[in-house]
Amino acid sequence: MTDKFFDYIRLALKLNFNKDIKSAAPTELYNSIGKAFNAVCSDFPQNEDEKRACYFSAEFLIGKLTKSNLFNLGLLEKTEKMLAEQGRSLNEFEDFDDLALGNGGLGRLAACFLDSAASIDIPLDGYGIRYRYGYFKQTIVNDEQKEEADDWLKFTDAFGLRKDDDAVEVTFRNEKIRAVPYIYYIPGYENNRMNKLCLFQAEALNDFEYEIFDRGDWQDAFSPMVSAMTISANLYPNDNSEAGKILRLKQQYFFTSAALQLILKRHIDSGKSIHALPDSVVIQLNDTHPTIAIPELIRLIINLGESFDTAFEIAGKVFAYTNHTVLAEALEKWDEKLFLKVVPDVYEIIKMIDERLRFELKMLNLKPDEYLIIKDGAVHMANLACYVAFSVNGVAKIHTDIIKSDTLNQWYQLYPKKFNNKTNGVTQRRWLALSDPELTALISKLISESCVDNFNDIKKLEAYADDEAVLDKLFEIRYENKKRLCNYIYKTEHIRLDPDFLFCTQVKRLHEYKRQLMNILSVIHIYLSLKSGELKKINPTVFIIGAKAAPGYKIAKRIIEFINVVARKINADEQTNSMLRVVFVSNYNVSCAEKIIPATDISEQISLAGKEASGTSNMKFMMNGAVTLGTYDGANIEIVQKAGEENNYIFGLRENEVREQSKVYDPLSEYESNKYVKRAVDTLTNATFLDENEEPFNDIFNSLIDEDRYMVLKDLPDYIEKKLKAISDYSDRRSFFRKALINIANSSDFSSDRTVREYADDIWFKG
Ligand code: 26Q
Repeated sequence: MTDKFFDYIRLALKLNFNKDIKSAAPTELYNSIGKAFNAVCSDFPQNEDEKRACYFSAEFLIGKLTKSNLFNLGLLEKTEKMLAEQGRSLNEFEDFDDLALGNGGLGRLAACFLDSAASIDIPLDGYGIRYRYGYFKQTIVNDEQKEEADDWLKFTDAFGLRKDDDAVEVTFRNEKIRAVPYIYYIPGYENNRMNKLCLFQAEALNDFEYEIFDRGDWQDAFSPMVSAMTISANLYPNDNSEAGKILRLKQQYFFTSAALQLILKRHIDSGKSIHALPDSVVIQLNDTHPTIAIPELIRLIINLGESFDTAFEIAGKVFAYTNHTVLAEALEKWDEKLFLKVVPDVYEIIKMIDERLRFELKMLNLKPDEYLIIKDGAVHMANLACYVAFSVNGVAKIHTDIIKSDTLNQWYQLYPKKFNNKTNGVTQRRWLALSDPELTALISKLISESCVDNFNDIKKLEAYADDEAVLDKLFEIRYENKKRLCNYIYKTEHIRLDPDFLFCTQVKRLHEYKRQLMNILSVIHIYLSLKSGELKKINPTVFIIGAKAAPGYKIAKRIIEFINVVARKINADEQTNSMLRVVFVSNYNVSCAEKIIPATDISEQISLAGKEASGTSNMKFMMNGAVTLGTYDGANIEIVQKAGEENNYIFGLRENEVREQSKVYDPLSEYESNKYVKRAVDTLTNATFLDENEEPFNDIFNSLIDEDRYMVLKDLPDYIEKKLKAISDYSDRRSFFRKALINIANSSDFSSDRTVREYADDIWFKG
């Protein structure tokens, strides 16, 4: 395969650019490698008969494609060597090899599942949208976040394979548009499995109206084209919040309808009866975003001549639903009128489903209020999903418990057997083997060459917990990773860091519940304590924070601004900056995560207990040997259960305590009764960090004092105590790296190989 692959690269360069490997521009080389990869992949055998699982998701956050694609085909090392001989390298693709069609955890999970499923030989394909502009790029200007479009197609979509033959039409109330699939091959890791990601692009049926164009009305002539293109133009940059915009509903209907048409056509063309659909496909809904697929499938089956009842029954065997949030503001509802305006035919089906539900509830003598799909002028997507899907799952143990007892409790009472937990995972191929090759080499040497593939073997590493040579080696590897990260941060932020420091990191979307504000307040406390002499010294530590805020989320953007103001001042203070630094890493994304995570000593996972459904960066950090400084929330709980509480740093209210507190919580008294809390919080408005011309952060201050929805002030003292303990424990390097080693050794359950295996066994291919 290698020779063939190299031949294809040369051929693509010759045919498309009339160049060779030496003379090609980086984008030309990139494009040709993508085309050669596709050529190799298309030769893999396809089994048309097996039942396939389909992952419907509005987001796929893949990041760099080249290295992981070549890695899985076993071509990575050979290609790097071949390119090096020609004076070239895959690292030249740094600036454009990035498929960022997702916001954060949910989109990245979809990408991990694709990699894992292919690698453990499970037929899973992804279906989504080929957004023209992906997730925005962040810059920091005058301490504030600015957004820029992610114009990823400017360079070339090297890996996308346009399939005009498979284009379908999607009908809205007053327009019909074309959905053109682009295929991205998903190879398993050194096996013969080749799955696919299928992303639809929206196009007009006719490019422009000739008659109107002839009259000279250019704009009018092109308006259908613009209208169609708009549908797949942009990824909504929201995470855990609900926008309720018409275009978003159009996007959801657009890709799910297109995917279902393609899936049905394949099924019928192979000569099978529609009744046998559940034997050949199962569809996993990634949150409620693709839930409109349920009435759409029913509609399509009715159009084939079946009754509503038959169609309903088939749909009930095809769909499974995953919930990713307990935040009320993130549960999707659509205005009934808007729904009717955009997709009247689908709305009719939803009404029929709702009537059926009302009837069933009546037979059971249940009050309909909490269950209804259509109520108070809105369509409730989670109710639709829970009613029809045969499986409903949460993404970590505590999260599944909360949806059962609270968020979706009414459905749990009605259908207890539908509910199940699938704790999230991450792919160790990208998040360990590719992002930390030195650590992977050490583990492979100690355990076995195949331990990345058979990740359960990682447990054997625990035998080396007291092997000083191994612990020292872990330290050295971390040190080299820190040096690389320091270079990156110098290049991007123009801040010089010292690899001798302890690296303490929080990287994730900015959201109040994730409490980046609490993080910076703890840093401020440490800073002020060093200045006042209350704290004599600490092990030199840099606090790294990376986060993007949704462009419309005002307070989140203000928190980013505050962090940047504080960082600038603290870093400039020569009295403390040999011990304390703060860096805000701009434009946090998958690629910089790959550099930050392997260089981190302490992973901050500090959401208010009960709010973070799972978290997945916590798992990536664990796999790379960071210790967790965190709350009893999401998958943190399972992480410390596996690796031992003594090897991590847990603080703060538990979920039941949060519930009790919420009735009586008084943030003002927390502020007034603890002088350190007050001292840190007051810096939002006093002159500690603010110049005369700088506006005080009254909005953040007030949000803390008036409400403090996420109990930042309550958890802050315990958080500071555990943070200082973790920093001081670093003095005993070996005992610190012993904790690191035990975390790595116990991370196998957080491989998405395990997660996908469970989805396959319990949901997709059960019985
Ligand atoms: C909804 C409506 C309109 C526009 C946007 C949205 C929207 C988009 C993205 C709502 C939510 C999201 C993303 C949610 C998300 O990423 N949730 C995270 O999912 C991870 C994977 O399960 C979990 O680990 C995280 O805890 C959870 O926050």
